[in-house]
Amino acid sequence: MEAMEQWKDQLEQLKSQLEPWKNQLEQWLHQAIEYLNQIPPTQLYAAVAVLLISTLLLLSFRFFKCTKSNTIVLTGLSGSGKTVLFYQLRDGSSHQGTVTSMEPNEGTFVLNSESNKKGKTKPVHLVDVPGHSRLQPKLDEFLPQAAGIVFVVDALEFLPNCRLASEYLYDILTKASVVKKKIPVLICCNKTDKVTAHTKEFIRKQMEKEIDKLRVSRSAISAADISNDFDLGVPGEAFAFSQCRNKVTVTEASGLTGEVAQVEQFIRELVKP
Ligand SMILES: Nc1nc2c(ncn2[C@@H]2O[C@H](COP(=O)(O)OP(=O)(O)O)[C@@H](O)[C@H]2O)c(=O)[nH]1
Ligand SMILES: [Mg+2]
Repeated sequence: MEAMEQWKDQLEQLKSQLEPWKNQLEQWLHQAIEYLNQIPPTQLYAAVAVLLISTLLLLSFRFFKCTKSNTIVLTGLSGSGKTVLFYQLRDGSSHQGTVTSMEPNEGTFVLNSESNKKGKTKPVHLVDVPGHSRLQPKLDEFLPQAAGIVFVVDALEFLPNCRLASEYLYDILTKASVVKKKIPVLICCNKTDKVTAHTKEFIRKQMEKEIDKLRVSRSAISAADISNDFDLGVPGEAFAFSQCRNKVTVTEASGLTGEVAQVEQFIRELVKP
């Protein structure tokens, strides 16, 4: 009981000590309100508006920075060398003969060539999407969030695959998600470690010719049958990749021997820290 009394006393004391503070605070509040009343209301509104707009701008900048994509889609026909390239970019090794049938098809990592570099590096989200009609939904899932597309072509066995690869590339280049967002495409002529590999100029020309043929045959079919979202190229002119609204570049590489500098450069330019 006594402790309770003591405690009450202390509380009273504290209250009386706080009293002057409370008065001071009230005075300040009064002064502030008076000051605000003196300012013309238009000025006040303008100040509030400026404050609000700048806060919103700052917030949206942060938002956009955070949502900037770091996804790179790695695709192409089966056997073109996507898996080897995936390993090379991630580990700096092709893992020939040491890997089981469990293939990775997705990973977020700092490029191997940058892993021991000091300073800023940003992890890349690399997705391996095999060019198979069964997996087409996977392509539609990842393309809208892609910062770039690496389209792998087998430069050794190019001619037998030219038509199929061109058809697949045509489908990608006419997708709304790619055209509207102008997603850059890198055509990666792989396996150039072999002397019999075709050059990137040859591959580019052949694919342009093939796509030109496709363009004619597909526009002849009724528009309802084929669901390509956009037309390619300039009507009446032979097709060239330079006519695409998104940037299409061609490079040579070898996933097997680790000559992938151009691919890394392409990725680094799109996935900036
Ligand atoms: N000579 C050579 N062969 C390669 C290269 N990249 C992949 N290959 C071979 O091509 C075959 C298919 O490669 P893989 O990565 O599994 O292709 P994916 O089906 O696109 O994933 C394998 O036998 C690889 O050893 C390369 O740069 N040079
Ligand atoms: Mg594979």
